[in-house]
Amino acid sequence: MDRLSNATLDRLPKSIQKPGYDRSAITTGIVHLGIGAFHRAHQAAYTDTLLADDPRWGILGVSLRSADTRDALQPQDALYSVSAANGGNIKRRVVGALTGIMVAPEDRAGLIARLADPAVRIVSTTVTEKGYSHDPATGALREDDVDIRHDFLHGDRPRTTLGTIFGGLKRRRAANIPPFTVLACDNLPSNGHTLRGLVIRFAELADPELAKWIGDEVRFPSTMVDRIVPATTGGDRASVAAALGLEDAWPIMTEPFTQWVIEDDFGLGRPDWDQAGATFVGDVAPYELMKLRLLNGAHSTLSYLGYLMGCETVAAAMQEPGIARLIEEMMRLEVTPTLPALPGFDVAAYCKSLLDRFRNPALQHRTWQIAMDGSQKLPQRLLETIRDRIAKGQPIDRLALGVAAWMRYVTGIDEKGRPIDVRDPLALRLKTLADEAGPVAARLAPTLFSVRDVFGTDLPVRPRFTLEVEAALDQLFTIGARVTVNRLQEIAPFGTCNSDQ
Ligand code: CS2
Repeated sequence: MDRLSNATLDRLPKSIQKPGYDRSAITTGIVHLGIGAFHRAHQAAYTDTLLADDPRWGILGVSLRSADTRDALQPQDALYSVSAANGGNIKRRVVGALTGIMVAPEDRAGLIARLADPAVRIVSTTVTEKGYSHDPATGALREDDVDIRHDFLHGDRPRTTLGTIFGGLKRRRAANIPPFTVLACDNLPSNGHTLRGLVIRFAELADPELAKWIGDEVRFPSTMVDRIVPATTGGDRASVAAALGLEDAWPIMTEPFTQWVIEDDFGLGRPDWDQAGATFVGDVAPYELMKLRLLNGAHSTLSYLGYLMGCETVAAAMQEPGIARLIEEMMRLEVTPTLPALPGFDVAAYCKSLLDRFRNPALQHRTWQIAMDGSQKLPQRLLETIRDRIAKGQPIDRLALGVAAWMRYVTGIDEKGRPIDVRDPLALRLKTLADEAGPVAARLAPTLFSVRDVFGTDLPVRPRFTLEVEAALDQLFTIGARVTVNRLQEIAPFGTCNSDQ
């Protein structure tokens, strides 16, 4: 079968949307760090819709680690397909927004040179939580990190996201080119503000004079990004090839839903992403909080519990009546009351739509995939909500069960005694602590509370929190996840605690 490429685009079936512009006229206005499936389903798709009207915003994708994406997409002229499926209903398009793909470790100096191109006006990121080189609990730069230390000394060939942004800005300043706007697109609260603080802190240590210039001149708008994009499977490749009549080495599978809320604060202009469905706002914080706490908080909780119950995918976990009910109640009773008002926004309808999205049977979204990097995700997805509720003396039964399920998961052994492949920057440390403590809640919970990167210094001294998590973990060890989930709902339909301690 022939490969998807510029030369074969015309052979696509009529039902498949394809770039409606001359690809040879597209220039690179955006460099995107972290060219994974999420970016290709989200920002690149929004941008693709606009390129016919404004060809200056093509995207140079950068892989910060492996060459996989470049190797898959380069032979097909950086074209790829996006299949948005809900049940049996599938809409496919081919996206042409990428002007090329660079693999950073192969040419770090070349990447800095590209960032200094005056035509590049935005540098965006989807580098995941751990790509920010910060302490997830406090948000502080990890100044001792080996790669960060490397980048302090070798700014011309950086390894980290922060070092790369810093290196590009430094080169522009030296050449008298105005700075690009840095557009953070990761699932972190105030992602732009957070990234700004980290880049400035990095600069203070590497080049204080530049730190001041960055603080004064560089814009870092925050964004809320949302689209569920499971990892592509071999089966997806085969079904996409059959639908396209062409081979696509790395097709993207996703849902029809997509949302992007962006702070309108760009130094050198921006694409009219609103024309493709994005929303520009003055302050993205309430949207981010809503999405992180409701969608991602629920996602993580159902993934740990679902995995422990033997559910391979999110949709399978949602078939478990106990989980579906727990997640609905968690969103409605424990998370929604912590959210700031968003005038005109119907949070109840949003929660309902999340449950429908989680149930989408077309998405093979593995609980194991979402369970990854929990140490980096828990603080903003569950622990901040818990802090808010404890401060108001409100119950945290379901949120605490989510935290306990993470603790049970990172022991690395499932309920049938089989190993769990725990992927997390702290996996080794967590495993060592878990092995020392043994499978006993009264020992394991306090041991893991001592991981300050996750729990900070406040939560471990809050009995309301520690006792609740320990009790939930005890249930997980003694009666298992399925019975725990069902029993929680029998005994605590509206929560049990109501006083602060
Ligand atoms: C998921 C997210 O993997 C995860 O941790 O919770 O990637 C989630 O699918 C997206 O944030 C949805 O927008």
